[in-house]
Amino acid sequence: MGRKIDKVLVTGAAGGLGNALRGHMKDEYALLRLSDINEMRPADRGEEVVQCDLADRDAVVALCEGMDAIIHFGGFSHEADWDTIHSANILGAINLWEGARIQGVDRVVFASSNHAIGLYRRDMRLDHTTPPRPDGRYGLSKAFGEDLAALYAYKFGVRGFCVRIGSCFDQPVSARMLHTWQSRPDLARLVRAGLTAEYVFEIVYGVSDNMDSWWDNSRAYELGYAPQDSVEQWRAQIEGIVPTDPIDATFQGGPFAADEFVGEPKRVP
Ligand code: NAI
Ligand code: 15L
Repeated sequence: MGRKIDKVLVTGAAGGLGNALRGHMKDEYALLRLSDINEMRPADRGEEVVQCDLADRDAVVALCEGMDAIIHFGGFSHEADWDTIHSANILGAINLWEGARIQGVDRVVFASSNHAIGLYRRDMRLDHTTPPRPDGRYGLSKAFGEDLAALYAYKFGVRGFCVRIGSCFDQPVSARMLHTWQSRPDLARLVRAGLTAEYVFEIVYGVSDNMDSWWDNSRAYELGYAPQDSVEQWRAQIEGIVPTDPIDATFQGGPFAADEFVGEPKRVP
């Protein structure tokens, strides 16, 4: 039997997904400590709100004090220049896992991204054993986060649950999301699996029960994820919204893969 998870830190709590998880997880844990660099709604019952820059090591170590688990969703969520990615996602992740190690946190559920594997072709089926193939600086920072999680899991005993999230929005908006969409309630279901299952280090996919998913998510199912939503109800609305850029149309990362891509896609196996 693993440690009881009572006190949970959520980073990125002012963001779209962090704020949604705040709602889904309300009253499920003795304490939700919510953190972001930006302002958040005031704390409700069972909550604490702590504004903090992930790049500030001492502040992040203090933030992790007394926590059983961390849902690490804070960081820059799109492509950006190296300085931005380095500060929020690379240094931020290092500080977060150092804080977890120093404060004896049991586990970290990490918002990785499909952009860690964005330069695989759309006709390839990937699973939890597929190594990263980042489609940019942002995707690389997510692959780095996965490796950090593995280091701290295998070497220091901080369990790591890396969720390669597809496209998690209220509604899908393009044909690409027939493959990548995850509802926010399904994301909360997957995060709960990450907070309760027995494991050391895992990679899973943040995707609903979509008919045409690019990803074999059987490992997530073994660990307790049971999605209840599917993108199918929107198929007619979105299947015509297809990319005109051939690079976008070739790779799973779509527009992120096409951004700054040089040369012919056929040189990428
Ligand atoms: P978001 O951009 O709405 O939220 C990210 C939050 O992190 C923001 O509130 C931002 O203020 C905070 N943040 C940025 N830099 C920070 C810093 N230096 N210190 C502290 N906080 C900082 O993004 P969203 O959509 O909520 O995504 C959450 C996480 O999930 C991100 O890590 C993103 O990369 C990842 N993700 C999201 C996907 C989606 O479909 N929404 C898909 C794949 C991954
Ligand atoms: C991501 O990693 C982004 O954070 C999100 O805003 C979407 O662009 C998503 O990937 C996607 O690929 O749809």
